[in-house]
Amino acid sequence: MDNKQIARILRETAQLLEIDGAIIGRYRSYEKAAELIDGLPESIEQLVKEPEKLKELPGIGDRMVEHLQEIVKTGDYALRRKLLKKYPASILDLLQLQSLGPKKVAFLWSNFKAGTVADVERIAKEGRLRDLPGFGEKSEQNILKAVEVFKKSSGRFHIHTAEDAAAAVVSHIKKAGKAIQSVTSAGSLRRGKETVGDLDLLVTLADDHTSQKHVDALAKHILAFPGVDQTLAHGENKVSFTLKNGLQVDVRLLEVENFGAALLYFTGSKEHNVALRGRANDMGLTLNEYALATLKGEKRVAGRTEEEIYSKLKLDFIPPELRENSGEIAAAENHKLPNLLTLKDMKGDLQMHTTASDGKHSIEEMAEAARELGHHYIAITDHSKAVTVANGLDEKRLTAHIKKIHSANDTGLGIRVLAGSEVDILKNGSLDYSDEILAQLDVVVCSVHSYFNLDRAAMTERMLAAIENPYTQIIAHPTGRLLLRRDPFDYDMEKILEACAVHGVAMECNSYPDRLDLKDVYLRMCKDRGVKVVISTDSHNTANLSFIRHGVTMARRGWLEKKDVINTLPTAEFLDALRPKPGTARPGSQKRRAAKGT
Ligand code: DGT
Ligand code: CA
Ligand code: CA
Ligand code: ZN
Repeated sequence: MDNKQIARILRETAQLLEIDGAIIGRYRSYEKAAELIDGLPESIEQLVKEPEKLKELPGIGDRMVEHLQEIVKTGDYALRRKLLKKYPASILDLLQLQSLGPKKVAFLWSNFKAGTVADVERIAKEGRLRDLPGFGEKSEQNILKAVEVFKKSSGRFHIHTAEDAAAAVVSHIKKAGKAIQSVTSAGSLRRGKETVGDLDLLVTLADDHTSQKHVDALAKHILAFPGVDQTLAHGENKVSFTLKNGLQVDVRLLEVENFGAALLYFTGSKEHNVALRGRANDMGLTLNEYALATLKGEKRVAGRTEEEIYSKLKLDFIPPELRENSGEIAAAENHKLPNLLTLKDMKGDLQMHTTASDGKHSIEEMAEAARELGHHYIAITDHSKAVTVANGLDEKRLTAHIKKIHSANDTGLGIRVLAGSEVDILKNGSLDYSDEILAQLDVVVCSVHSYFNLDRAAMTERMLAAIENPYTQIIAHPTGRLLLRRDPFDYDMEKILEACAVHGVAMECNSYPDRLDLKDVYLRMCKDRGVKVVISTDSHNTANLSFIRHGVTMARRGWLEKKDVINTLPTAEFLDALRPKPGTARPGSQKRRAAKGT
């Protein structure tokens, strides 16, 4: 069992205890242990053999050690089993519903024996929630909305979950050694889609290992992967199985000469494939998962590599992120594909939290980790005072924090540390700090953390007011979506982007795997409308900083090039590209404007 699985069991216990009405100290201790274990470099499986060492970890006492030993040994433990006798495991799904907390879940269980999302949906649809204490008509509607999100998203997985799972399976398959030539991820994961339905892996067989006997042995090896939960299919050249978290994996075993055609086919998207096949037909050719061939299939034209196939179709190579049939084929034909941004273009990260609000590490620790990633600059952006649940900073604490950031910056950390804040956009669109405070910040990042359900007109007004505030420089996680959990909030994106363009406000592409906000389509709209983009991680610990790769993937899916993203610029140019603070005329920007004659 790896640490992540163990952490999940403890987290579920905490949730069940909370539903069960346990006191906060009790369930928090399980939550804390889960958090700790999630971020622990050493494996718990090893550590339980040395209980004394385990007990040195913060918050791990005798009881927790016993739990952990039992979990490692049996995959579960007595307390969780006891709770699951009382409640069905599906009750945990209810906590995924954005509008239900443990108290309400417990209430629904004791009054209606509602233990599944379907139960809750039925009760809400029958109008039986509106008159209950603590619910009401609005809450009933919100619950139904949340049920819709749940139904849409169930069976899909966050990008980092899919990525981790793929890495584990690939590394297992590679243990087959000389039987195989390569293992490659295709499907939505290769296209960098924000969530993944299942994994599609392609394995090419080594030249002298293509007989059915070899293929069968390889399939057997693959299905012996310890993470396999259920085997779904075991065909001649395909195996399918599910992992313990429910993620399905389809593995295709193929010969090297078909690899390009198979990779193209199984990368998709389906819409891209359909368009390519149509193009092939128009050229008197046929394209399938084995090859590009003459129409009657009598002669192979290409199939070993994707490059070769695109080239025979008279197209430039199309990066997987663009394969959504949204103009990429015409662009490839006319040599007009964008020169997509890459991870190594990134020079800074403009949203992260420290222990001052809800982060896990200090200013210096974040700076050090960001420098190791190769960044030239970061902004420390702890929460503002309205976000009380995240220990947001009031004016007094922020003033002290700015001083701290500046003095950390002066200690020669090898990276420029900017004093920023993630300032709340309040219900009416005003910002959570006074102008005097905002004027002291190097970077002002603004975002919404409350009143997500305002109607479209009110939300548009709110966002416009925030963008028109002369201190606002970046809008963070602009649509507030939480993937698989909460729909984006509703506003007129055209109007908002127009305002951003006019005022020089940058839109954030948030790299956190739960958010990935803005989404690809909106990023492309930013580019087309001349709105600047920054890619930030919203890190809450040093490990999160590497999430920036997901933001880059999203930006690539939005057709963005290096020049479209301002934190690819070196420090001085980046600062110059940010919206100027009121009352500061920057020599740099004036020079540039003069040069352009405006
Ligand atoms: P997912 O798994 O829902 O996140 O999305 P994909 O794109 O990975 O879809 P999946 O796993 O159903 O299929 C993998 C690829 O195989 C898909 O992107 C394109 C190709 N494919 C699957 N079914 C069809 C089909 O009926 N026609 C065509 N042309 N291609 C297909
Ligand atoms: Ca897939
Ligand atoms: Ca699939
Ligand atoms: Zn935020």
